[in-house]
Amino acid sequence: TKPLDIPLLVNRMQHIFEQRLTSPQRVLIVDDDVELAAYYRLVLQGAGMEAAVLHQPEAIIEKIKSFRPELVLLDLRMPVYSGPDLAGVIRQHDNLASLPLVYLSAETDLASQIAAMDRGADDFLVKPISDAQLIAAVSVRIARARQLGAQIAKDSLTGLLKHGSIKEALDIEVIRARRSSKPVTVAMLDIDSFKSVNDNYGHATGDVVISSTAMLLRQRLRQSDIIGRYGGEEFVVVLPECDADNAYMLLDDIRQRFAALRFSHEGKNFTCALSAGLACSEQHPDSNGSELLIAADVALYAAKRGGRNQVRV
Ligand code: GH3
Ligand code: MG
Ligand code: MG
Ligand code: MG
Repeated sequence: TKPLDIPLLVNRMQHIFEQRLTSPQRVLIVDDDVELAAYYRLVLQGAGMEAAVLHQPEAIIEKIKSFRPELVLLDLRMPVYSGPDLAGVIRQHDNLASLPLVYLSAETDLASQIAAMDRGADDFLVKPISDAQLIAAVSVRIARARQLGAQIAKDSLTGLLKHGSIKEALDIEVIRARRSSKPVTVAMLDIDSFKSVNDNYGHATGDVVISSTAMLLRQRLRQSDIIGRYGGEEFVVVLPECDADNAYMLLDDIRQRFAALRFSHEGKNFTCALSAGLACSEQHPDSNGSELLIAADVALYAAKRGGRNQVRV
């Protein structure tokens, strides 16, 4: 078998990463000054961003959920709800704790600026602001937030998605598959007798086996497939637009390639095997992501019971 081409793999990962980094940045502008807000929106759109304006701050949470901004520009003084009031409301929502919030206001008094920041905002921009300054201020903050988000979602040993992120991605793919009447298959993989790898060759060698599994999955799967490290030596793969038969062939090929890898520790060579369980949305039409994952886990258990080094549907 061909050795793994690590530079190629790294290159591919960067490509996937950059694709995510280059989708249009999304900004929500909250300002009671209708004309000014419309102007800011034009400026940001002119820079290739997607921008929306909100004039009714009481609808802020609904708007954030539907528009999914990556940054919110908040006016400081507005009738009814002030910018700091809104920042407080946004920060109370669990999954909005890290959404970048930036004030854009004519307030020049430093003490007032700091007091406003105290309610959970990240920064303060002062009006009047040049177009270029506004664009730069917004785009660097979003780029940074994207980088951090991508890092947080990834497992450090393998660079794959972590447990929570793979579950989120699976839920999204199952909904998308149902909407488009296309299949999606989820596979759960687990390395066989991995405890004995750790026991015989040490934990560091065990880690090499885990990262090699990740590289093999990346090498063999499509860019649109989603790969996660679900737990220690367990992996979840989501295969959009792939039915059970094709998924079986693919996973069985991965199983065979994995069994053919030669590992070594202090001059001793050894091989490993893995088992996999599959569940396809076509056979589980009413299942959501978590239920599909449970079905894949049941199939994995059958593969283990059946003697390991095999794929089951
Ligand atoms: P089975 O064939 O039934 O899967 O047997 P197994 O020995 O692989 O059993 P199990 O899947 O329960 O064992 C997982 C082991 O993986 C236990 C744990 O010590 C080890 N492990 C979990 N995370 C890591 C890790 O990050 N690195 C290493 N080296 N080992 C890990
Ligand atoms: Mg105002
Ligand atoms: Mg396990
Ligand atoms: Mg195992």
